[in-house]
Amino acid sequence: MSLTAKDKEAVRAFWGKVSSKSGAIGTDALSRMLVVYPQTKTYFTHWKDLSPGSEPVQKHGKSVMGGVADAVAKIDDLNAGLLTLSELHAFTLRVDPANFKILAHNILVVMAIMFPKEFTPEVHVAMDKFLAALARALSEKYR
Ligand code: HNI
Repeated sequence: MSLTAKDKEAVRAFWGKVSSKSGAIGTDALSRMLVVYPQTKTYFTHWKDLSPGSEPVQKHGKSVMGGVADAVAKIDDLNAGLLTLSELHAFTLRVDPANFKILAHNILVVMAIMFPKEFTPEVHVAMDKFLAALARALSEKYR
């Protein structure tokens, strides 16, 4: 399951192609998560509008993808790199870590839709492994 050198290279190369659209990716992924997995809405009851593409969804989509960009930069040691973010989600936000897999899945779906040409099977497996590793790293502080 761990990322090979080839996977990491594929992640970096793909991210280089899509990162300028990361706000749009984050907005769509978060919009879909809230619609398709409505149990995730419980964490965002303080937002005025949870509908797809709403202002808080756009803002938070951008913020989440900032975290993903950070993870790409720290791909060689995700557990150390995402320590602070893991602590925030575990101790302050108290997000059930099952939800990290759900958001990772939605990010993957959106990337495939937005970049069908670039999303080759090689990129697919590398991004799937990377997002799973990211979700694991975010869950690190829960135990
Ligand atoms: Ni998450 C805040 C990154 C998954 C609920 N989250 C953040 C912030 C980043 C972030 C960055 C802003 C931190 C800060 O203010 O210092 N979150 C990520 C990443 C993932 C993720 C990279 C996984 C890919 N977060 C999730 C999931 C949920 C979640 C799956 C719940 C379903 N996050 C939150 C909440 C906040 C948050 C809630 C506070 C936002 C707010 O507006 O109050």
